[in-house]
Amino acid sequence: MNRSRGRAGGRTPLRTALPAGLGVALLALFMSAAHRAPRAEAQELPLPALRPNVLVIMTDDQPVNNTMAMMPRTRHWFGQRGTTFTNAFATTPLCCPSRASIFTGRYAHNHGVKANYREETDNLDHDSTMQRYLAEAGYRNAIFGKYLNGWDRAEDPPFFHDWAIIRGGKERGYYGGDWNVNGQQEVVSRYSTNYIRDHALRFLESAETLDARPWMMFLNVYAPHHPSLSPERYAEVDVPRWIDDPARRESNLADKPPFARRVSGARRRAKENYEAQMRSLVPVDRMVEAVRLQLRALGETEDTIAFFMSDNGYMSGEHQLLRKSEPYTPATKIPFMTRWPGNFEAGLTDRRVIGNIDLAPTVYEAAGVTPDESFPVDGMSLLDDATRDDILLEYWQEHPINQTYVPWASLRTRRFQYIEYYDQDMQQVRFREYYDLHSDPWQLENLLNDEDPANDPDVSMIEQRLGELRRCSGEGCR
Ligand SMILES: [Ca+2]
Ligand SMILES: [Ca+2]
Ligand SMILES: [Ca+2]
Ligand SMILES: [Ca+2]
Repeated sequence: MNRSRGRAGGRTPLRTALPAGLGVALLALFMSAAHRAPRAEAQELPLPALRPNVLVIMTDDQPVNNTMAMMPRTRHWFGQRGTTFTNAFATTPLCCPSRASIFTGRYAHNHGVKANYREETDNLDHDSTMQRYLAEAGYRNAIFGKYLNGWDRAEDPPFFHDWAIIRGGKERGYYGGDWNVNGQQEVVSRYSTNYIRDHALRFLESAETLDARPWMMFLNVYAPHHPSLSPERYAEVDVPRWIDDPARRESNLADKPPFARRVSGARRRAKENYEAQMRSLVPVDRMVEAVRLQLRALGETEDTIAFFMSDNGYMSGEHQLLRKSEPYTPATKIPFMTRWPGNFEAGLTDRRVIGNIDLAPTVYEAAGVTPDESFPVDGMSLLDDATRDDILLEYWQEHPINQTYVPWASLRTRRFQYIEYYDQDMQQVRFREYYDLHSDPWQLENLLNDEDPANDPDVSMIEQRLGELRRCSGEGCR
């Protein structure tokens, strides 16, 4: 094992320090408060003790490759006193399913949001979210930026006390989007990342007027999502040179699924958007810096558990693909960094296989809350030394009337990736892929379809394990 990790220790587990039954006592108060008049009622609640603030900074469609090169302030803040995870995955590499997994700590087959459109968004039971549990524990919750695709903008997000949520889409994700700002509908002409930053700074100032009450804040920027706009003044910012890595140069695609949705000129088109994509991360980096300075000025740095992540990755010409929603590394692997001085080890690289489903259980442990048994949590707390050998990646049809894409599921470990593609009702396996990630990190040679039966791995156990994980729930997923 190369895992170079250990708990820094130093804190008594918070859970034991909290009065038993506090959550139950707060439940009745908040069930009325959070739904009807959350902002007015929030200040009336009893104050919890010793719980950290929770900060989640999330980008949209940011692949790992070299994108963090554009975010030196973020890398420094998280890297110096925090932990960088190098094997983090979006379990369903699509915005809304991933965001629902982040809110709940559950795989999409359990929270039910399998695509971006309205009917799927409505499958999320908001009682299963971290915003519910933290609201009940006395947190003041805020979300600024992207919420759930398909959400009716006229509706307020449950269990949040302050919000500015955008209904974006293309350019309007950056300029001129429709926003719901604490219940008021607004069209905002300002650049969205800066608008989110200003909300964040105001919220922190306001929340800390009551220092003892912890808060949770999501900063869900639209960048670097296509079309990757940023203000004019960043147009000349230096960008590292585009790299035609082996996955982008792959010439023999005969091993790949015959139904793969290749895009002609995928690599050229990805390259054309590359500089804009990279530059759109600069304002995000500055937002992180502004939030860092504000936390320091308010004396909250040590008492805040912070996360930086993307909701999913993106195929930028690798294997001639140009989208998310694919099982391969560029679409499923995400940047993921954590910071909580004294709890996450400083300056550490953690190579455990983790996922978007691990954020919520990590927050539950940090905040000392126990989720409702009726919504079993599939992920694991990153504050523990727990490890998993493999993680499930899963994907469904984008829309019942758009059956362009093929549903798939995959078992990913540090050693290999195994993928099954299914027919529409997900009963029959249509095609399989297996990549040995040690000898083939760029996923150029699918050993199950390379015209060499002699090198085929025996996948019977892997197939069985994948089947188990596709039906797993709670502890059974680990
Ligand atoms: Ca996304
Ligand atoms: Ca405080
Ligand atoms: Ca190949
Ligand atoms: Ca073979």
